Amino acid sequence: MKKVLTYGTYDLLHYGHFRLLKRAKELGDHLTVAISTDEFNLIKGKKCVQPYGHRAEIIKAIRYVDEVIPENSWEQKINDIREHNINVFVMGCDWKGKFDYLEQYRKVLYLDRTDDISTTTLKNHLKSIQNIQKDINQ
Ligand code: C2G
Repeated sequence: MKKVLTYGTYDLLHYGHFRLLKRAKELGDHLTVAISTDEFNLIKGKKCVQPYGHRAEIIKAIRYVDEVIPENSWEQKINDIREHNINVFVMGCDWKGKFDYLEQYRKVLYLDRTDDISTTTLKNHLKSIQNIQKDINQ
């Protein structure tokens, strides 16, 4: 069985996330997704809208995803690759080069990101809707 591993925050799940997971699964038979915990996201400088439990449950419900594990630190990848018998490590190309050190352990692939969609743009869109709502209610 060819096992694939990828990492991410996956806050406010969107089409770009979904397409990454779909393409990651197409690289093997089993996909493990390591979801950044709320605590680790603070280290990454990210404040999530959805708590870890919600993000993990949503990702686990995607048919391309076979297993979800917590991502607690930058340093856990080598151990995760060994512990989960991973064959391919995959990330979106915004991370290109950042995980090349894993090449000595397993195949590393960077997949194209999906343009024009991100959690940040969704958050900004929600904020603008809230502001319009406030103006209407005034
Ligand atoms: N992604 C994508 N297209 C987008 C947005 C995101 O392909 N429009 C991909 C990213 O490249 C990443 C995955 O979706 O591979 C998850 O994105 P994030 O939730 O933003 O993950 P990030 O915060 O980058 O965390 O140790 C690695 C980190 O945990 C990655």
